[in-house]
Amino acid sequence: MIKNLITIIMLALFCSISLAMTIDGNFDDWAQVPTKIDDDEDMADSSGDIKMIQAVYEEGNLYLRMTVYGTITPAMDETPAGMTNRYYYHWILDTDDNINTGFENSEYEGNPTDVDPIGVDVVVMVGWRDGNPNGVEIYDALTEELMMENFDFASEGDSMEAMVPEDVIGVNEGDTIALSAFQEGASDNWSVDWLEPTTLMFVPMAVKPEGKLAVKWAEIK
Ligand SMILES: [Ca+2]
Ligand SMILES: [Ca+2]
Ligand SMILES: [Ca+2]
Repeated sequence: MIKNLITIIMLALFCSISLAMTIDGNFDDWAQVPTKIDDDEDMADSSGDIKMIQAVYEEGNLYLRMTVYGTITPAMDETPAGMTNRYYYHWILDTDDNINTGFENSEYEGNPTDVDPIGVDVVVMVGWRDGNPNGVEIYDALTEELMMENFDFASEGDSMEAMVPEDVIGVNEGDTIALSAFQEGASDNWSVDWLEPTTLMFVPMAVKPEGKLAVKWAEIK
């Protein structure tokens, strides 16, 4: 009996599957990603109003998701009335998890951001203007030196997902980063949406297939 139990526990552990993140505009692959930041509906333009971001590490890449209250990459005729079709979505990465290096985001262009600050080293940006991409860039937060252009990203409905190679941003498996996001768009006189930060460890996330353990327990009764 004890031996059976141990076998079952070992099976449950080894049956864990990886996430298999894919940049395809389908967001089912994010369902079990635990690293998440929620944000209020607090902007005049729902398309540039960040609702949530997620992040996960898998096989040498950092995967990032952003969701807004409206349509994340609207066509011209989807622009909310009175707003401007020009959005700059930024995931901000504190790649050494050190507030004393990089750009400290307690203040931005002379205005307080009212979020817990991080020391932003790397910015991952997707710009969107007049219904088309307008700058898909990874750059150094302090020097604005370009680190990568046209990384993989896809958007659909209210969400966008992107893939960032770990070697581009100088992070290795096992490292911990802090991250957050902001959107600065032309609507409502260039108002900015800021998020609180969270941390992410660069380790592969294993997901237990749902119900697997329960089935095995049922079998030994
Ligand atoms: Ca996907
Ligand atoms: Ca918001
Ligand atoms: Ca830093």
